[in-house]
Amino acid sequence: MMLSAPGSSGNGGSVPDSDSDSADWQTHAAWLRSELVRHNIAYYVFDQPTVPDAQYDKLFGELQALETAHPELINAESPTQRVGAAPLGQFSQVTHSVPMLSLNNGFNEADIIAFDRRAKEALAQNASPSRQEIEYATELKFDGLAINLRYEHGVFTQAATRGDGATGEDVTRNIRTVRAIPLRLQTSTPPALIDIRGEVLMYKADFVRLNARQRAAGQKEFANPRNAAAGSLRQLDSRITAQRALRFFAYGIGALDGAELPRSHSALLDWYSSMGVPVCNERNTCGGAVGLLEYFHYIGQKRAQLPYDIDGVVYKVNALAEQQKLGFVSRAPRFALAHKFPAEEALTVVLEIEVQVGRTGAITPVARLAPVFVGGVTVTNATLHNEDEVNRKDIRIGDTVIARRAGDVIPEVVAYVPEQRPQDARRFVMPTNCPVCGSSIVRLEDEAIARCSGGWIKCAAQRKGGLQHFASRRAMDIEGLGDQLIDQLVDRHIITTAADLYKLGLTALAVLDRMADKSARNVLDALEKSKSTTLARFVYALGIRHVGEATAKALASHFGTLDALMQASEAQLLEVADVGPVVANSITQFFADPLNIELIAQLRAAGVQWAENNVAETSPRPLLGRIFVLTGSMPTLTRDVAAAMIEAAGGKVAGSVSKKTSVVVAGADAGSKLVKAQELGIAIMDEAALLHLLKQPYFE
Ligand code: D41
Repeated sequence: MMLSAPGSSGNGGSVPDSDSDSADWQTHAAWLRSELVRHNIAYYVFDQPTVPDAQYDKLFGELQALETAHPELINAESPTQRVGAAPLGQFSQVTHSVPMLSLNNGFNEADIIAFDRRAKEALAQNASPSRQEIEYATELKFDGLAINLRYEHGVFTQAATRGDGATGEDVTRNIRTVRAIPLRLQTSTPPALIDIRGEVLMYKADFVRLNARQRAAGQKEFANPRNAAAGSLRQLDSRITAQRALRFFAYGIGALDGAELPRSHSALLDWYSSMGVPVCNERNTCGGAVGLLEYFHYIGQKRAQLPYDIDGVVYKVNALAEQQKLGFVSRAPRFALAHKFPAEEALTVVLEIEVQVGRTGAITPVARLAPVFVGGVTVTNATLHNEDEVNRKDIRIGDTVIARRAGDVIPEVVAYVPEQRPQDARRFVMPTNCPVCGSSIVRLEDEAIARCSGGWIKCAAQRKGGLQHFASRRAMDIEGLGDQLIDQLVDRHIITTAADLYKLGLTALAVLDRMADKSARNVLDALEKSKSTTLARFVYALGIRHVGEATAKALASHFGTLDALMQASEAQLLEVADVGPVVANSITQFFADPLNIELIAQLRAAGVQWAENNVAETSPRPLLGRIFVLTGSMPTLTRDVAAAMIEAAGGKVAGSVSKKTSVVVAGADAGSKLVKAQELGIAIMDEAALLHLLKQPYFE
């Protein structure tokens, strides 16, 4: 549906200066505003953009031009008024009309079970004894800043930080610039007054973009998205806030006047969402402590994929009447509990900065740290990535630093604490020679990484790295051939190349430390088993620079045989999707090296083999161009096998559902991906249907 208005032919803001038809301009401005608000809500509340950015910008430009020509059309709610204003001298104080409480924390199962039991006991006094489990609302614990948004008769009037819970700072001007926060509630029956509470945060991708911008402008970078959000929100100059991509998720309520309180927390959040207030959709309800712990583990699995940082989950007794009965003790409600993940960041001291040599000779500075418990484990080493990164972050030996370990990612040093820098803190100096083989270290002009020039022939560190990669789970998957075993084999000159692995016998292994007869046999069995592999794994295992798992798969399915790949020219390599000039060059260089040819010949002679697909280029590829998403567990196929079958038929397998997805294959316990597929109207299949599709005549 398109309303027509004068000059709305889409010519981007050509506005006549006559105001003879000002009522029409008024209508047109109102239409543009409502369109912009509608797109904003689709984007920030429902996570489903309705128009491309360029279209939004065009509408925005049209409104701006219209308002410039007719300033009388401007009103405070116009999306054009989110640009910020001249700096304040200081923030004024706001006293919250209902105090902003804090959350009690739980750290383990026992804490959660105790929380549920206390709530049950407290409520049982008032309720029928027959009640079983308490219903809880479960949600994420965002790592941002708590804030109160006041709306009077549906219009945004004030925003205040939590402060000490009783009084906070007035950040109204800053919040006006946050596009995720509506300037008017989308309802025809707004309450006379409502205080909406929630968290202001920054998405991880926006944080990375912001830091890149700060760096380019020679400005201070932020240590994490939380600090970036805090720094942006507490800006005295709201024009700066306007340039920061802040988000908001609502999770609570303060004062409410002139409307009835919903019956439950989940209904409250639904109400917010219906009024255009962003609410995170990663929320649920469940019963009892078992349900709470299930949610905790479910979110724990999902955490790394979320676009924003969370530091735990929050449980709230769902019925607001029950919340009221439970009340609070010393400023924290008894009806809610934050179940925290182990901290991902902790302070510790840099004892030394050394360098590590990787399989491609890459020299990585590594901080040796005073042991610190972070992300659930004790960390003693953290990567500093490269020389420029050490200098940019200005990390020195002796500094107190923030160490971070998120999920299974390698621990890293985020930043140092300036106030705690000792007088004798020492700068890191990049060595000129490889600490392992003594060859010179070189750094090409346009590269961030310095490398040992020794190559694997001279450098034991590169040999070890190459062998570790070869044996790794996603490459040749040689179980039991761990890093320590490889270190010993290389240090004692028992092996040099991957081909030597297949010449190992019991006697060679038995002389090694911590190698019982049984484990030696297991390693030999694993080596034997690894000989039957796939072309993609083998290509990946070779450790060609720039050829990761996905590229190896693409190469294997494109060329079908190793010989075809080895003989491919750069031009032929460029025909493979995802292969660019740098990768193509790296592959041809690899296969031009006689040592690599010799290695491959030896591996094949040792019995390493895979099913070659000589017909790759001529066989029908009926799923070409179709994108599949696999979700849930299937009765017989593993994910990897199903994916391989789809890829063999020319299809692609993607990790998340989008408009581009052709088919979602859903097994048991399929979750949000299935829901999203249904919402987007994407075809859904089970395993049987997939197998049926793959058995069609053109597949044989
Ligand atoms: O995501 C959060 N950080 C979060 C914070 C949340 N999901 N729920 C919260 N609920 C409350 C109550 C129950 C008191 C309304 C909170 C907070 N409070 C909170 N944040 C900072 C202090 C308190």
